[in-house]
Amino acid sequence: MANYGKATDIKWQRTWEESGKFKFDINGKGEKLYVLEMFSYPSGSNLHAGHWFNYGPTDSWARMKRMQGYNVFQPMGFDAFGLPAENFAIKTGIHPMDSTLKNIETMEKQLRSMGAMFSWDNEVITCLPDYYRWNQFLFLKLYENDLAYRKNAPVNWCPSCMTVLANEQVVDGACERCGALVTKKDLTQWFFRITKYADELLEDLEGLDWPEKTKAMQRHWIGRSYGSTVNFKVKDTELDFSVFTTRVDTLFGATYVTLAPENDLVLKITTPGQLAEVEAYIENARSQSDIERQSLTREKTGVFTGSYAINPINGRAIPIWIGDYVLNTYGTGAVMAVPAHDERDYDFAIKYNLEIERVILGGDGLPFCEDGEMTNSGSFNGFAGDEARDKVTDYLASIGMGEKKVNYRLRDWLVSRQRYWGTPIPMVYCDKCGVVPVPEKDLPVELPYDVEFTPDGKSPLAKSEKFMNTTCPHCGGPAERDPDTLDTFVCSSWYYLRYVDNKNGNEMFSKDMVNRMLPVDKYVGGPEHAVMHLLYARFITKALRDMGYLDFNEPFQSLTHQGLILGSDGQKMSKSKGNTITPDHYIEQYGSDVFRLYLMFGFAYSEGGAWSDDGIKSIARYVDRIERNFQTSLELMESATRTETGKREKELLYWRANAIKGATEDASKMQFNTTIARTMELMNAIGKYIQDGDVNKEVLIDVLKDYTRIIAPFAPHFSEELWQLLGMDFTIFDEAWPVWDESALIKDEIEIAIQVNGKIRGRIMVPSDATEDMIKEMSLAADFTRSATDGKSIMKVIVVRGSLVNIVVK
Ligand code: ANZ
Ligand code: ZN
Repeated sequence: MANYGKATDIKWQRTWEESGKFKFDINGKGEKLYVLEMFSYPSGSNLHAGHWFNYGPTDSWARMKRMQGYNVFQPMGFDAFGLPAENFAIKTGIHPMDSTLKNIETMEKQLRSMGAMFSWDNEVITCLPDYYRWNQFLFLKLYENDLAYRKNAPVNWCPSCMTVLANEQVVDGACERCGALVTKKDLTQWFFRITKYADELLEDLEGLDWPEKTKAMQRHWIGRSYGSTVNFKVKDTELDFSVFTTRVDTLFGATYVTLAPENDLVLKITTPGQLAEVEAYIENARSQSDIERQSLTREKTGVFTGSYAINPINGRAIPIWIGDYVLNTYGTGAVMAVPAHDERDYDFAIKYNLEIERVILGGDGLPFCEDGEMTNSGSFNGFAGDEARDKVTDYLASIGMGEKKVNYRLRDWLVSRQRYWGTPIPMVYCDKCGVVPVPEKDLPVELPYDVEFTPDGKSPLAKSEKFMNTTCPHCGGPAERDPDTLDTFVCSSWYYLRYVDNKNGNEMFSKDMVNRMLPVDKYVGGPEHAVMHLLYARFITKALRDMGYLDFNEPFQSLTHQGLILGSDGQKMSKSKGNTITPDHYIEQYGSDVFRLYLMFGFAYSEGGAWSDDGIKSIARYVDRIERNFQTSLELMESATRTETGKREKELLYWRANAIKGATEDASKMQFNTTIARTMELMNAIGKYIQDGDVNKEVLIDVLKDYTRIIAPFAPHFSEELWQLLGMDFTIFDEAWPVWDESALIKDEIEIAIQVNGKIRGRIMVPSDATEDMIKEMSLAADFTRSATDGKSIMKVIVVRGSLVNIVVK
């Protein structure tokens, strides 16, 4: 056998492909198992260590499942629209379509060199019309069902580059490209009504086998909060507004109110004397991001409007301020401030010298932010917690000044992007008929190739007259298309459905086929997708269900996040730090299986860690040792005469059962590092067994076969080679995963360590059913015990069950 390496990989990849044995057949044998890795973004660079860490171990898991009898579906594709390709185009002049397709070609090659059993026949590339026409179809269906709507919303705007910026292009309030201060600009944009599903998205998390942390992040993102709204009249006017509060029991202590600077009411109530200050404050607030504005450590600022509100519970007139820590997009964009019982309000009141009045008992000083008995609250004194809140809300409801309210942090999903490289929005605008959807038969609305996409203040598509000018599907008159494209998260919100039926030209997918194949049984990808992608996909699945396109509630039943592979310096890999690990280089030197084995053995899968060259070297040595031991075994077996199954065989069979059991249990939980460790223990036992030269051929060949079976998913090319070496038929992946022999795990003899005065002196073997007295007797009889206790008197002999005897002497 030639030494394992890249040539072995190429040979088996070709054989696998030519055999057709790894093509997915929905009607194939076994229960379906849908294994999904997050598809890749075809960026300019090569497949990096992170891709390998996602795809390699997951493929091994899928291969094990195949051997366990499942009909495994493991597709792969490309999330091909998006900002990076467009930015690359702006920089280099290379068209995004050209660079993207070229990158996909390279990445496909690299993915194939990994040797994963991807079902390439089911590939999906989102930037091609046969995919994105279904994004457009989805959009139309959501629109028909009132789940897509249009409204004004601010975008980040760089006044110097004259372009709209994505949130990730705004760094500390400034344009990532030119450093100019970013402002906000209002545009009419499309939204998907994800908030309609807020409760279901929250409640269905319960039944999912997902990391707790990810579920918690989704819960927080949805942010359901139970509270009350309270209405305030603006003193001496007909105007009023309401606030959302989770602490209505503190209402008597509301000594001022704060409005979000963008709240429509602000300019209506600001008195002439305060106007200049208020306007300057608003201008400044608009340039800050919501995240900055909510930061707990940031100093709270605000300006008085000059007007007063009437607290509905006690008729008191309290000043109305504006402050940027109040977000216009949460609750009602207004808060009642209770400085005695809220940290932020307290700091604000101290800073601006506003009244602070305690209305809840408890704690040493102020602010006291927990529940407690109401005080200074008239007839409500003495009530506490939920009861107090119910009483106050009931009273407010009785006078028409408030009610119970459930509030969500979740906002509708803004899907319009003022970008070129995305799915055109299938809507036209007609002066006569207004907003008119493109008829389904006219899909796809193709993304034109010839477009000027250098930024100059307009959506690139708006500059293409050929694209923009169309006729109204309704009246036939002249009309314009929507110049924006869809957020790329729309593509990734349903790609796992298209995989199942990727060539369907008549439907998004066959309902019957997705019902058979979904939900995804195991989804693996980075934790950075904990909210956006994973929440959008859940929403779209539920929306498609309600529109009658599928019959299940959740897309991804079980989810695992792989960890991050860091540079050998323990830092996140980055080109600028020069600490990136290029898999290609290692694959060239060691082969794919060594690289994959190292990733699985060297790190806890969901944790990752720092890359180590020594680590991969030691795996390469392991693979060499396997080869040598197989060679030696085969040579020995040719002339072997031993037929008995003695102590040495029992030892070997013990390690076999131990490895099968450990690998089966650990690998199913994606605990690959301990799985590989169990195979190493078995290999050590094989090495020890063949050292003597006298081998039982039947036992040894059985053990070698099982070893090959359990290493197969983790070293797929190499194991095919070993399998062939053992004279077996292609392919090892049609073999059944081995079952362990429970009785082999029971040892006839166990090893006992013997201590004299706490120091280990030696070990003895005793029958596994020996009594305590027998163990004591045998321990004292051992030669090394006798020399260590010679001339001393034995005070005590303690048997620590199973493994240790402690002898105390004086
Ligand atoms: C009065 C009060 C008194 C409050 C008190 C808290 C403690 P969650 O749990 O996140 O829903 N709030 C309401 N709308 C806001 C907005 N648009 N921007 C910033 N803060 C806002 O939080 C609800 C609480 O957050 C509300 O309850 C309100 O402050 C504040 F002793 O009202 B509370
Ligand atoms: Zn019309």
